[in-house]
Amino acid sequence: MINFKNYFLVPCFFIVLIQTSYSNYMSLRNVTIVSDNTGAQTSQVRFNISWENSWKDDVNWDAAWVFIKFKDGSGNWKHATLSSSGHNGGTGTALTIEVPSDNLGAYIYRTSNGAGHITQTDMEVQWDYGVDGVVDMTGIEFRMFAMEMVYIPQGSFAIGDGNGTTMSDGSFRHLNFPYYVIVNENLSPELYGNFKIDGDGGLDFDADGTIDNPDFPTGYKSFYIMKYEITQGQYSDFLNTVTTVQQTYLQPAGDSRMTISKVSGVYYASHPDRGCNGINMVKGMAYADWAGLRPMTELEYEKSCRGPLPAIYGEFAWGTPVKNGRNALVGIENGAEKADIPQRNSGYSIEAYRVGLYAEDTTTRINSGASYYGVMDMSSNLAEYYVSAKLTTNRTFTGLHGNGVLAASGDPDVVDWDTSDCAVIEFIVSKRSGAYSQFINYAHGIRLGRSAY
Ligand SMILES: [Ca+2]
Ligand SMILES: [Ca+2]
Ligand SMILES: [Ca+2]
Ligand SMILES: [Ca+2]
Repeated sequence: MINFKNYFLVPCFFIVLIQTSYSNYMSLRNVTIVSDNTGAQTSQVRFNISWENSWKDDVNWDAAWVFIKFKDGSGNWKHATLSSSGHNGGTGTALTIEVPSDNLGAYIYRTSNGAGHITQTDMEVQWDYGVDGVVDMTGIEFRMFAMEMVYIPQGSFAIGDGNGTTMSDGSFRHLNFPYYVIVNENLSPELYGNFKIDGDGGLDFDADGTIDNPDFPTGYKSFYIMKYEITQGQYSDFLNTVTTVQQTYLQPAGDSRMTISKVSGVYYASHPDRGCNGINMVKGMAYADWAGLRPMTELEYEKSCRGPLPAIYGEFAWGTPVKNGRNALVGIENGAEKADIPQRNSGYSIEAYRVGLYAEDTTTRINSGASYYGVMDMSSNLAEYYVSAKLTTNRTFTGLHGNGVLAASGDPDVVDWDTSDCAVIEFIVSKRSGAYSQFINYAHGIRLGRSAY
């Protein structure tokens, strides 16, 4: 079943407490602590949240991933631990608040099937501040963050796009002929490169029938993935809650389309909705570690694009091999800019522009460029970094999530995250071009996610 949901959107603004806000399509407002249980050492953090064109249907849903950073007594930013319960869904739409077992943040999503804008007031999450070593909430500075995610359900899917006679360069395929491969709960046939994949079992590096990494995220199991690439606004927010040493290490390289700068000690993006270019895989993974997320694998990318549908040679994320590119942008780049020709799904060349640009009020999956599951810009805007299923250095990845804390240098320090190499995906779902994790390209960015199993 193809879903034509959430392929249109309207921009609004993202507010963090205290500091002037940057934007994506999700808005947090009136973030405040409304009660402090000094005995239990928990606080209720109340907020309003809104986003456009939310949905939940029989296939999947979109969600917010929210988390809190606070300044400790020494002036250092730390990640807040949320309680497993004690939250409040607020007023508006019936919403579920779900805190995963590491307590690093909360998912917020529709409790029942439905679609439309979310305008929720007086939601509350409970901050378990005693666990974070905070003894007194008086005067504590904190910031709350929210980003849009899409839930991708468990299920089988195709990787590669070979049709028996031809295939995209670098695509997954059967060992001796150009045909795509199904990832399901069984061990796959041998793939070109001499390995096998068991959807719920892991990776068999040498095709001997014995799994060598049972925890590699194969894409078969459920996960959340960011609806858009990390934006320049989001990356600025990130830089503003790390140390100056980490800032120097992590700041993006300059480029005409990169608008992040440091003014009076504060990072600011003059075009916060643009995809964040000028970063490499390592910086993207640092963001993931900071946000309690993880990098995604190229198998999860193909699943997110294609859903359970058969592969088509040369297809893009919108499910056809036809690219309907614009020539230029028209309008001032303030959120109202559009493609020069309506109903386009991609740019004529790679560049950093407003995430979700092609989604308008009347767009379909094809002309908004949305994936099967409603993930945006998977075949447009920036090329993206993913964990490879083929590279030896990447294959030890077990899908561990970041813990909110970076190494003093600014590096991500999750044990199984490889900082030496990665896969880059440009536009055609199954086509690959190589890259190194330390390599910065002005046309590259990243989106992140979390396991949901
Ligand atoms: Ca299995
Ligand atoms: Ca093996
Ligand atoms: Ca992209
Ligand atoms: Ca860490």
